Formats: sequence, structure tokens, C-alpha cells
Amino acid sequence: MEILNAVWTFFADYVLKQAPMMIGFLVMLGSILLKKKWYDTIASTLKAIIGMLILNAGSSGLTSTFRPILAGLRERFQLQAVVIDPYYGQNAVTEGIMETFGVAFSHAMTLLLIAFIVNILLVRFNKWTKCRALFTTGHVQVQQAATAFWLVLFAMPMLASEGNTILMLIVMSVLLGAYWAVGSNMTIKPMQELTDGAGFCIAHQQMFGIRFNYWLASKFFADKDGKPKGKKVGDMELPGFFSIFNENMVCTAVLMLVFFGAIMGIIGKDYFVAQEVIKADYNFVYYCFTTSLNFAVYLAILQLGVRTFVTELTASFRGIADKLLPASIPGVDCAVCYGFGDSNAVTFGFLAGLTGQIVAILTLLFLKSPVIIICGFVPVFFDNATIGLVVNEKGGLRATLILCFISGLCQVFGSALIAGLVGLAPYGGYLGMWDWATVWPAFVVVIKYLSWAGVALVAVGLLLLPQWEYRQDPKGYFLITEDWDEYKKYKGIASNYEDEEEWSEFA
Ligand code: ASC
Repeated sequence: MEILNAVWTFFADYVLKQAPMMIGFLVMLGSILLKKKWYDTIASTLKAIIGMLILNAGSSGLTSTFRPILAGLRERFQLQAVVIDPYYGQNAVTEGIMETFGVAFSHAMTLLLIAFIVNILLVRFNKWTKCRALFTTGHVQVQQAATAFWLVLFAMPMLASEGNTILMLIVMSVLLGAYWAVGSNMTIKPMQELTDGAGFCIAHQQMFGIRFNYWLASKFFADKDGKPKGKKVGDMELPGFFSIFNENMVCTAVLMLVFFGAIMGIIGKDYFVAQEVIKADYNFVYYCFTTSLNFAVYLAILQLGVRTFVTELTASFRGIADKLLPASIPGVDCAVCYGFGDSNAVTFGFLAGLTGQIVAILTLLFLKSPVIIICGFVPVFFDNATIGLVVNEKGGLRATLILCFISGLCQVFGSALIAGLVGLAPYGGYLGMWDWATVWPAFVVVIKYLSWAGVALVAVGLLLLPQWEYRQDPKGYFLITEDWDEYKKYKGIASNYEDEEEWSEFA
């Protein structure tokens, strides 16, 4: 029993919670099930791990460079504010959980494991459940397990009493496992369309956000044939001086220089010296210049990572889908889709979301809200870039700018409300990603007021969503994951990529 426990703990710590290893594990398992040669299996596994490590280098480079800059606004204006960011959110839960509910944080990790099993079971029995996506993004699962733990305890405090630990874990795992399975399942259609059937979906923190905004873009920004009413980001041919913005790297660099240059200018050199980011005699303008350009550098690294591992993962996942989890596809980090579609939509989505967040924060300050929010880099960039990329396909540039601006407002107002309500605000952080600022607060309110009936309503409501989507199109529902080319023929969809050569070059 002890050995079994040690093996399980090792697997949980070094595979399940580490996205590159989890992706590597799935590629290895899939390759073995496909009966690939042993050396091909090793090569594919290594390539997948390295690709995901490259992606991580890009995404953590972005986060570690730009997070302190946004958080610096709190210091500069001496605000008692809640930073919306997954890492600040996780720290806040770890710090406050014992004091607030008298429950040990370690239960949150047990919750993660059971919720993951719920996700696997929902996919395994998808003949009935209609769930087709496996959540593979371990670090996100840790953050969400921690936040869900707090939110559910707030909504049902009786679960915190000592004799109720098993009941508590069952309730939380069903809710969280259903959210993972159903949420990632909802992103399949937008992702298959964006990537021309690359065979993955999103397992992250804005899954409802992706589907809801995709729906809004289709409804309000697309014509009868489902094409954007205005221009897509990539179709804009800017004249004269502005033509330099047609190049993704230049566009990102110039825009970041303007935005982050302004923010760093407002924060001032002293803050960066005090934080030991730069020395007192370092040229501040040079620092702002290179830091802003690094945005484009990290984005390029991230896209290289995607190119390295996506085909390995989706090709070998076929083995898993054929033998273990029928008609399923892997749900991956949202940054994986940044290798597809119009790259500039990533930048525009982010900047529109940041503008929305700043407007919302100024409103909170103006209204003297008891909870003030400071933008965290992860929600403002990763949520809005992803939503921007998806809605650009359906509704073009206008949809990207308007919907991401609104998304920025939702992130700040929703987080201020829920962090204040559940008592996380005094600990200085909240997860703050789209789903956790909108749908999870709604779950909390429903459960708080309806108690057990509320738990049942949320769980059943979640599980009905894939059933509802299935009923819209029973023929295409599984075809979209099993055979994209057939699905396209059935739907009469043209390829996103102008010619097949462009796609095969990418793949
Ligand atoms: C998150 C989180 C990150 C980023 C990363 C994006 O939610 O915790 O580190 O998004 O996953 O690639």
C-alpha cells in the first residue's frame, strides 16, 4: 500500500501537475497503443516534452516580465487592492483557508485527483455523457482546485465540519470534474474551426468565455454565411507608414512599446530600482525599450513551442482515442492556439482587454468600491488573446476589439464582486480568469442560496450542456473529433488555410 501511495504521489507531482510531462506521458501512451517502434516512441515523446517546455519558456517569460509591471501599479498608487492573477489567487487561498474555514489546504490536492478521475470517467462513457475532451493542463488544475475549494466551502460551510470531509470531496470533485469535462468540450467547435482540424481543444480558465464569445461573434458580427461582416485582423492591408503593422512582430513590438512604455513611465524608475530589477545607474528608457520588445520575443518562442509538439500530441492521441477514450481529443493550454489564425488578433485582443480592465478599475475607484482590483498579467493577456483570436475568425477585427473590451470589464467587475463576497479580498489575490469571474461566481450564488438543490442544479446544468450541443447536430458531433475532413465535407466548410501547402508546411 505504501509503495502504491509513493508511486501515485510521484505521478501526481511530477506528471499530472507538470504540463510538459503530462503531454509527454500522453504521447508515449498513445504511441505505444498505436504500436509505433520503440525508438519512434522515444523520439515522439521527447519532441512533445521539449515542445511543451519551449511553450512554457515563452509563456513564463511573458508572465515573469510583465506581471511585476502591472502589479507595480498597486505600489505606485498605494492601493489596498486585490491582484487578479492565478498565482496570487492560489497564494491567497493557501494563506487564508485554515484561518477562514479551519480546513487543511492539502485536501485541495486530493480534490484535484478525484476531479480528474471524474473527467476521465465522463469521457470514457461519452456514449451517454457526450463529453469528448480530456483536461491535461496540470498547473491550471492545481490553481482551480484551490479556488473551487474555497468557493464551495463558502457556499456550503457545513461541508467544512470535521466528519464531512468525504462528502466535501465528493461534492467538490463532481462540480470541478464536470466543469473540466464540459468546459473543454465546449471549446472543440471553435478550436477545430480556428485550427482547421488540428485535433485539440482548450483546457484552461476561459472555456465558457471562448464559447460564449464565439456565440456572440457569430450572432452579432457575422453575416448569414457565418463570415465576418467587416475585415478580419489578418485581412487589413494598411497603407504607407501603417503597413509596418501588417508584420506581426513589428506590430506587437510597437504596440507594447506604447502601452507598457506608458505604464512603466507612470510607475517610474524608482520602483524598478527598489525591486532590484535594475541598478540605480541603468538607463531607464533603454530598459523600457528592451522590455517592451521582449513581448514579441516571448510570443515567437511560444509559437515555436506549439509547432514543435502539436502534431506529435494530436497524432499519437489517436491511439488513446481508439483504444481507451473513444472519440476524445486532448484539452491543452490556451497558448497552444496562438500558433493558428491571425497572430495580430492575439495582440489586439490583449490590448482591448487591458483597456476594458483599466476602465473597470477606474470605475471601481470612482465609485469608492470596497474592493479595488489590479490587473494581473495572466488573465488580461491569456484570456483576451485567446478570446480575441477565436472571435476574429467569426466576427473580424470589430468583434475582437469590442468583445475583448467587454471581457476585460467582466474580469474586473466579476472578480471584485466574488473576491469581496467570499472573503478572499483581504488576502490580496483572486484567480480572476474569465470563467472564474463570471460562471463560478454564478455557481457560488446558486449554491449559497439553494444549498443541496443548488449543488444539484449546477451539476445537472453543466452535464446538460454537452447533451444540448449534441442535439443541435447529432451527425457532426462526434465526426468533428473523429474525422475533420469528413466533417468539413458534411458541413461544406472551406479550409481556413488558403492552400493545403500552407497547412502541410505548418504541420
Ligand atoms: C495560467 C497560468 C499560467 C498561464 C499559462 C499560459 O492560467 O497559471 O501560467 O495561464 O498557462 O500559457
